[in-house]
Amino acid sequence: MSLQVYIDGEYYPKEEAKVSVFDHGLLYGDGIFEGIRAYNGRVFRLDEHLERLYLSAKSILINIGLSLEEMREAVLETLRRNNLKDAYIRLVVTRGKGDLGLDPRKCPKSAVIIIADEIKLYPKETYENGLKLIIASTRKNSPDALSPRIKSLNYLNNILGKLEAINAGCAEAVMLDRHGYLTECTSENIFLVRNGMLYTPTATVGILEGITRSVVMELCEKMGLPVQMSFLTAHDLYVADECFVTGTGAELIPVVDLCGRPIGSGSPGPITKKLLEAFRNLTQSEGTEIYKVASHN
Ligand code: PXG
Repeated sequence: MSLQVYIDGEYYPKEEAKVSVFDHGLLYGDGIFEGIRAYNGRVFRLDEHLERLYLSAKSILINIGLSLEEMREAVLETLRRNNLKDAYIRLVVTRGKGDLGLDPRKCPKSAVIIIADEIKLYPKETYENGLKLIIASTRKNSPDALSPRIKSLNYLNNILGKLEAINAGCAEAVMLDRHGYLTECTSENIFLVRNGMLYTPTATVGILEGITRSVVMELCEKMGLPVQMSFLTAHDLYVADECFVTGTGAELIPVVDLCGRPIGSGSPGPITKKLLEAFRNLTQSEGTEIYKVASHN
């Protein structure tokens, strides 16, 4: 059977899952999204992703039209309809159908789309050998123009960074803010390790506050590893002992080279490896059950 896609309360086979050309998500990037992952029959940190979605909606005055509980159930039902246990879930909410002008008042109803599909994993070698990064010349969107804390459908800034990475033969690029402070990669947050201490850019510089980033910070606390959220520069990366990036798709990937400079020893570091193992144990052992069996008592 064809993949079933949720659009506004109905399920459509992949081939027929379509939105209007008058949807403001398409015309203006006027909408928000989430990328969520399910492991072994459980959705990892579903409530945190939904909370971020609803905060993004609130920030740009989109009324999602579903309660958080209804949205939660819609995500789980989409997974069930597609018989998925390990999956990537893309939740998209747009301002909805309007006319050719910007006026959001012409969009009476937001559109909700849920796509759940099999996950395409990064190859094993990426985790074993690590990634090469560049520093993009494209600066990160200024948080006082369009806050990167909103996971909006405007990803052009990130895509320009990604193009620079690809053109340089790298998988990812780290982006600086307009003052030169490190922010994040085009779809991952970044951490560095120096003298046993972890550092990650503060949300104040304008980053997406990644769910994986906060899970890593929780793990660090449990493991007794101190983490500091601060203003960091390229120099901090040049002299780091270890570096890694975090994201729903990426999980936790070691970074071994920045613009041709080896980071630390030039191979994945011990703290990065320990955290990746702890992260994987966690994703296998917690989450919202998709196929909950009714209890008999
Ligand atoms: N920063 C940005 C700009 C992102 O888009 C992250 C950080 C990491 O956040 P989470 O909550 O996933 O830890 C993202 C993640 C994917 C994918 O396939 C991820 C994102 C966007 C598109 C695809 O992993 N955003």
